[in-house]
Amino acid sequence: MERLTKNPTVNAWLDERIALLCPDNIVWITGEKSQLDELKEEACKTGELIKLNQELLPECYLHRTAVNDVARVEARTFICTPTKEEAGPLNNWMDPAETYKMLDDIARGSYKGRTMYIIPYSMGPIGSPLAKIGIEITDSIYVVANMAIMTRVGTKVLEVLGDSDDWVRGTHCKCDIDAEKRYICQFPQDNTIYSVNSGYGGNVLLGKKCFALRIASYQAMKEGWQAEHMLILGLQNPKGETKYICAAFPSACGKTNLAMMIPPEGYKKDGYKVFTVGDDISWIRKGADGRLYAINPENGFFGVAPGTNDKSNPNALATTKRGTIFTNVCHNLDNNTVWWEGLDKNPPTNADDWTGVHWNGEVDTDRPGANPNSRFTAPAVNCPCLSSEFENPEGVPISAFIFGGRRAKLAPLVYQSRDWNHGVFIGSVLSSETTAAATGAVGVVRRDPMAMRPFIGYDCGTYFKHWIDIGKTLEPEKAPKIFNVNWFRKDDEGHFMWPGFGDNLRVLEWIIKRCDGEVDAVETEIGFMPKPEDINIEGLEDEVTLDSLKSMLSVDKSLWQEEVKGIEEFYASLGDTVPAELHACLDTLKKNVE
Ligand code: GTP
Ligand code: SPV
Ligand code: MN
Repeated sequence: MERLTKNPTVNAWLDERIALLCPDNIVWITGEKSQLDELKEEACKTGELIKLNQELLPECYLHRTAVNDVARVEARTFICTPTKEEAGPLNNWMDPAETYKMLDDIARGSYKGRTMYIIPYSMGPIGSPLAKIGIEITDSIYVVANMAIMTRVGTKVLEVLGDSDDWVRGTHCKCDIDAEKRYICQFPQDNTIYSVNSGYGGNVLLGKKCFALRIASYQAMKEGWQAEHMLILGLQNPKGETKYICAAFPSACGKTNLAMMIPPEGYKKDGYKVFTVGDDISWIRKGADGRLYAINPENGFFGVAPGTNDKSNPNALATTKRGTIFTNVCHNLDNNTVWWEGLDKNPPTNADDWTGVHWNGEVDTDRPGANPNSRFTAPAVNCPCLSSEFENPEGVPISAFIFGGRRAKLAPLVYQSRDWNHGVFIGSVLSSETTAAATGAVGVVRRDPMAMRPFIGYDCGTYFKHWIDIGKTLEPEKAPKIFNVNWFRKDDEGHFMWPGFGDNLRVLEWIIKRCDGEVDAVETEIGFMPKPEDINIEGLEDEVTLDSLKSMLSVDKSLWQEEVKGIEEFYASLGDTVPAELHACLDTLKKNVE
């Protein structure tokens, strides 16, 4: 085999993998456009990709996964630490040695008749002090093409790696897409990921959740930094000053939308602007000035398609107009473009649904054109509001952390923690209705601490302790302020009470003012809340009144008493690694709402 690197650890690993998987061919992904173009042409011949209308959607493709393989599979995702305790009660655990053997038995010979693609990639700008390197091997051109959008791939990465052993090994084998033999396994102590029998994004683009969250969260705990399920946005005020915010919302709960939002008219006129640094993952580290700095380790967006339209998220829509791979959306056969629920009110009448079966725009049936978890993989450079700091190897300084989930009741529109530890408490008890991003029931409220429940690569209570410990290293005035938001509160008729999307800037404005000490707040049982008149609702007359705002900012003590019970049960289920600081916050909350 031709080698693209002399790195002995890389070559030894590849030799062992090749002997096991038995590929017919081996291709190193160099990062050159011509190579990627050729591979996509090849995938079009086999039907793995469909080339879309090149005038309307240049360099865009459609891909359909198997119908049993459309989302992350949390029940089949494992953290394989030496002991079960290290993985903690929220993770599925298997013994590392037994798991390697089981996976090798599944994967053995599975590249016969196929090509092994070797993808060297960097999470973070190549050579950034915050970046990390991985190598993924895969038998899927779809994976190659997606990784080339979502990460920085190619020869340059190997040059930066040199002879270092500090890289993450990733094996992906499609096998037969057998759902019964599907496993997504992380071995944090070995910097190793092993994914078999899937072809869906979050399960197979190993740089993303498997590395940048599960493996990286473990590395971060060991090395004193943080890997979080957070967007990063820059908010520029009329004076031209930009403040950066990281926000953690569970899957399909609004990160991409918030990161790319367009300010409401009045704000635009005043000169407010929002810039996107990232929409899903943040790697965060203390800088020389004592503040926390975040980079987005990704190079593209793997965004939820349904609901994305010219009103809700025009920046995301614009981002998908070139060089994008659409997965499991509806195929408009009249003009060879794509469609999904919520794109517009004109579903194509001559189309194939996401499974490839003919579809005539029957929107009133329970057969959608696009899968609810259909996605676009789009290059970050396409984004009209991409931050000028996107490639900054040092990252951007963070003023605020925001946690938020989908809660029809209870959680107010916004509130602020009393201090860092209380903010960690608020993040630790985040709960949200489940979405189509993972297989299983949708709409069930569950605890999703820091929106990281499916992504913490070690014990949850120890992860909370890491958050507390980070706080101890920060001077209080340099630490990001911590907030909680809820865009999804519903009235008694089941309607969203808050318009959301661009209007969320009204809440961000209050948050930034709090960071700058420019507005005071009301201290309530649960934390600091805005005075209703301090949230600007000008221009929202039809949608929000001072009364409805008051109700979104109210604390219903009886509901919070229930919540306290739920938190007590949750903490009990996590065992004795939950730090005392958080138990103290829970005691305070309990007393306050009694
Ligand atoms: P992942 O990529 O799965 O991590 O998700 P995400 O957090 O980036 O979610 P995304 O922004 O794609 O939002 C998913 C869904 O939430 C879409 O259907 C949106 O229409 C909806 N959504 C986003 N923001 C808002 C909001 O402010 N209000 C309401 N009501 N819905 C929203
Ligand atoms: C999520 O589910 O949080 C995603 C999509 O961002 S996936 O990459 O599939 O995990
Ligand atoms: Mn996500």
